[in-house]
Amino acid sequence: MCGDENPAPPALDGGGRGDLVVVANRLPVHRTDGGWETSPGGLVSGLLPLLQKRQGVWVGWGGGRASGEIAPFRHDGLWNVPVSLSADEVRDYYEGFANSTLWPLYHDACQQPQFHRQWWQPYVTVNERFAEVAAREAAPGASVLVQDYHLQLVPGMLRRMRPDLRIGFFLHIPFPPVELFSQLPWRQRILEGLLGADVVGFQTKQGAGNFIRLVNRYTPHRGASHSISVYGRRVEVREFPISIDYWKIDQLAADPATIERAREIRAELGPNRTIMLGVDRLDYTKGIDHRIRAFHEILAAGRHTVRDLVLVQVSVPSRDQVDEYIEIRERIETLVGHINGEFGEVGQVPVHYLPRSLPIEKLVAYYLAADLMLVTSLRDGMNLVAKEYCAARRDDTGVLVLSEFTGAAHELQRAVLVNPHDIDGMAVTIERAIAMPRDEQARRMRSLRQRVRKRTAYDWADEFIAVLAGPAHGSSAALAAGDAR
Ligand code: GDG
Repeated sequence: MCGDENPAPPALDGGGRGDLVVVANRLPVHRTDGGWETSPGGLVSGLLPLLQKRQGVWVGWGGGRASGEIAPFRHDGLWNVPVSLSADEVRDYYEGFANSTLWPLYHDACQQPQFHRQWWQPYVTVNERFAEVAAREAAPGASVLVQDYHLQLVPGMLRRMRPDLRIGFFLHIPFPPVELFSQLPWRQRILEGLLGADVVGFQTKQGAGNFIRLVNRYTPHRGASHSISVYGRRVEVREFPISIDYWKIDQLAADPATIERAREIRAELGPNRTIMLGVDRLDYTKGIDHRIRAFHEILAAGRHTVRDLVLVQVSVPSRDQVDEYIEIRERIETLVGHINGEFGEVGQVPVHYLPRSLPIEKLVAYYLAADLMLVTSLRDGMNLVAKEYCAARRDDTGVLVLSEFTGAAHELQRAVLVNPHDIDGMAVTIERAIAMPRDEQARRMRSLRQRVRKRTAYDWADEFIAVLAGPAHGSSAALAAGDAR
């Protein structure tokens, strides 16, 4: 879909035009040959209807380096306001502080976080730029939703610029425990930045608890259970587990074209083989290498062979300018080469490695074709792939093998849970999952599907907005649902 020609929405009295403003590192669109196209994802699906209903504005980086100013534009009923980044800022703010300091630190330091003082100032400068644009775009009394670890200083900056706004912050990745976060030389600045919000949301209760403990330790403010008092102002702190557009996946999974495609995939891979599937951004947090090593153990033990078992691994390239991502890519390619060399036979390989992004229709066909879904992250804020697999399994078959260290594991307890650091244990558990009787699969999958259906991306967005509006404005149903979790 191309960007349409609609004019800018009128500025509301005395301020910017947005009644509901999202501030995220990325715009919800990407450029294709045909123009702008909406990017898929839970956040965009959940928020889009609300943004379209209210006077919605999305502030974000349009991608690219030193791309110059892109003028704001309307697309899909939403006003997009691009923020530009210089090549140095992409290197220091995005690849540096966001993805080489915060990302590994917040994921249990499963890769060594790097602390470089020359990355901090660009992080501050870019956060300030996002805050200024949001301050300019927000109508008086508007709600502003700031997203993720790239922009943790924005709530505090925005509150100083526009105290009239309702400001929410949501972290998509885990928020680390005290011992880990304390390593960060700029820990107090980050905590104070977040405390500028009226609502600070996390994927899990654990993340919310870690935040309150850190605030109590490193700031003069005091918090307990769901709230912190900041000079008499109440900051609500709680979990809002994000989800998927359940009905979109359900609909795609019911489409005869998808079902036919899934049949073709099964036929191509070998109709009598058990198909295991992995779908991840190519990231060291996702435990892709651990999964392949567990598969190696299974084949080495000799109870399964390449003739009865296959792994399809879809790995979407990601952050490919960052050294650790270049390394993980090489590590995985080497592992795939070894296992295919050791156990492959003419016409049959154990691992089909697809290092690219697939269209969503094809991805859902893979979900339908797979007997087992392997989600083995070392740490993951939520993991939407786990939820999408369940949504696609309309006949209640299939087994979800899920790492204990994902946010999703807090909700999807009928999955087969694994510790991805325990390669032998994971291999044994995967073998058990392969042998799981159909009736047990159905019992588990039915309950998993019910769980995912009960809270979709739309419920997540409604609930966050209701809590942000405050008890006087929020829907009591949404608040009650939040309390019940
Ligand atoms: C962060 C947090 C949290 C993947 N391959 C293809 C494709 N995908 C889509 C999936 C899914 C999404 O990408 C990945 O979501 P995840 O949740 O697994 O992971 P992150 O990208 O790391 O996201 C995470 C999330 O934010 C939301 O808060 O859950 O913990 O790390 O939707 O379907 N989509 C298409 N082709 C692919 O090849 N079309």
